[in-house]
Amino acid sequence: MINIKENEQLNILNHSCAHLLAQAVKHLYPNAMFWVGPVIEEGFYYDIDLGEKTLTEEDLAKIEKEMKKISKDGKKIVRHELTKEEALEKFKDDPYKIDLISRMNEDETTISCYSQGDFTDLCRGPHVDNVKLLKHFKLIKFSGAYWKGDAKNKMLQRIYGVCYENEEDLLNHLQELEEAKERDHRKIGKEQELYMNHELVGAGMPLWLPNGALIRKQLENYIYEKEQKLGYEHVYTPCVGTVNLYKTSGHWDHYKENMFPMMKVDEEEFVLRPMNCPHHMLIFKNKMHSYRDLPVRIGEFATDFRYEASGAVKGLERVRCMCQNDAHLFVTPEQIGEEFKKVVSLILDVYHDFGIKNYKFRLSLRDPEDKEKYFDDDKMWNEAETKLREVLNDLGVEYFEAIGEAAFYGPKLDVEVKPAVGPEVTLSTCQLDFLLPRRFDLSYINKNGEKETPVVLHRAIFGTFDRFTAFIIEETKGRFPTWLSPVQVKVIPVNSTFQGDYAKQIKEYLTENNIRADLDDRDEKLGYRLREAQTSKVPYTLILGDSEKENQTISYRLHGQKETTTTTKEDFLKMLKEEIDKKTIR
Ligand code: TSB
Ligand code: ZN
Repeated sequence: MINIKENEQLNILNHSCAHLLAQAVKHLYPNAMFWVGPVIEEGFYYDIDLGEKTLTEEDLAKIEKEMKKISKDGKKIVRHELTKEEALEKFKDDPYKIDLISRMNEDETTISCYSQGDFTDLCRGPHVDNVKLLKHFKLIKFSGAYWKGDAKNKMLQRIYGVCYENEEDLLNHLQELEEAKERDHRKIGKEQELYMNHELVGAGMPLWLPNGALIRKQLENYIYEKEQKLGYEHVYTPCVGTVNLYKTSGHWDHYKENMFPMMKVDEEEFVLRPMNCPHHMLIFKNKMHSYRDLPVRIGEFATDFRYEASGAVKGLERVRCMCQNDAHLFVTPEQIGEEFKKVVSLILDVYHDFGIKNYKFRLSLRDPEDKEKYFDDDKMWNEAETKLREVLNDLGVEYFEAIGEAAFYGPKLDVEVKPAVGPEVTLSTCQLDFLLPRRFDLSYINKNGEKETPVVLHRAIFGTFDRFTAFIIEETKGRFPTWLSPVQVKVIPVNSTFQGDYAKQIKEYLTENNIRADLDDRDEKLGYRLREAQTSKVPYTLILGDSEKENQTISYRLHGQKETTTTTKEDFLKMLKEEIDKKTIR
């Protein structure tokens, strides 16, 4: 998808189109007032106060029609400059503009406005010089948006649109949007019954349905096995902790706005945990460690609760109740590089297995000038940052550096991916931490028999099972590889009266051999059942007719293909097992 923001010409076009939108809205709803209308990666939006009115799809069509009309009229777009006083006077009846003007820098002596016909808006520009140049646009969607993004403020109406230089680019963009909608995990999640939400459970609290739970279980088994082989020790810990636990870790002071509120039980004050690190620190502290025991790798599939803004929660991608594929690695300072390398290698290995190719590594470093924001130990920072860079270069991994984006307690590496809809999100993460082990007074005995503080690496390979599943649904468009498919084989007798028993036998055979098979012996036409198997995206469909029954064979069809292959059930099973073991990507 073209990034409009990075293309100056498109940027100007889209910004001008936002004004055209505002003008059309003003024509149709004379009391409308306007907040901001910025250009975004994929076009523009405008936040509008429409009083009591909430928009509908029909309104959007009407506004678009009015925009077309204004564009045809072909009025010039003219810039004028005002002093701050003049601007305050001109817009005195518009609280939104007054807010914007009042917040402008003192050194901005002039304020610019752009007029087109009967409409004037405050704007820095630049703009195209005639509305007739705005021809190839489309209003995409609308949503509610709190003024200044604050839930305590009034809800405004946000209209999104996009504008291109020619019709072909616009149509391409619209087609990409259509495809993205088809891939959206929320759509596929519903169609394939992977998860659901219910208002009685709460926003951002998905319920994993049997099909989704099956996928998640496979993911759990997969990563558990990998981690076991790499020397991780898995634990279970409660998904609550006392306020004091989070005061000790520092989360209470620095992470409170992301946490659910405290609850009191008898004399104890609890919070639902937002992170598992404190629990794992205590597990490390539970026994004495020598440098010979390190690294200690404590892993957990741990449920966390975070307060995410209601407007931000999204399917399985951004939830309020999540399960991290978490681990905390306790290492000596000398082991940082080697252990970090193992984590990055594991990330690469997992991404390879899942065929994930579109991602970016972001190395977040401190801003050495900013002494306030970062834990004060220059030597530690310099050594650690150098090591992380070295490892990434050694592994030949491409990455970009984000200076000043490190956490207070250490540098980190994140993997950024782009969902079908919406901005980039982080999947995997590996964060170095010099501080938490000190806050919990952790130690090990070094070579000289002295006490030393370990360094901790926080890492989550999948991130959370929730977000990773959302991503995999979108990557595969719901056509999961066989090892992950909730149903791997659909068994269909041509006619259940004649081959029903045989189909049942085959289904049983597969089930006994740990293949997830479903039988469709409904009294529906064969074509109908085959089509349904096709839309449900089950990898293999078995079609059993008279000849299969007679010869004790099966005929199978791979999803998306027309030809069928006939073989014995044993050979079919062997082939399937191999494909599952290899985790073949289709
Ligand atoms: C890795 N303490 C560390 C842990 O040891 C930690 O919690 N890191 S985190 O805050 O970055 O979260 C880990 C991962 O959880 C992120 O990389 C991201 O992939 C995932 N995640 C974060 N917030 C959400 C959310 N609201 N919904 C779904 N997944 C999330
Ligand atoms: Zn952690």
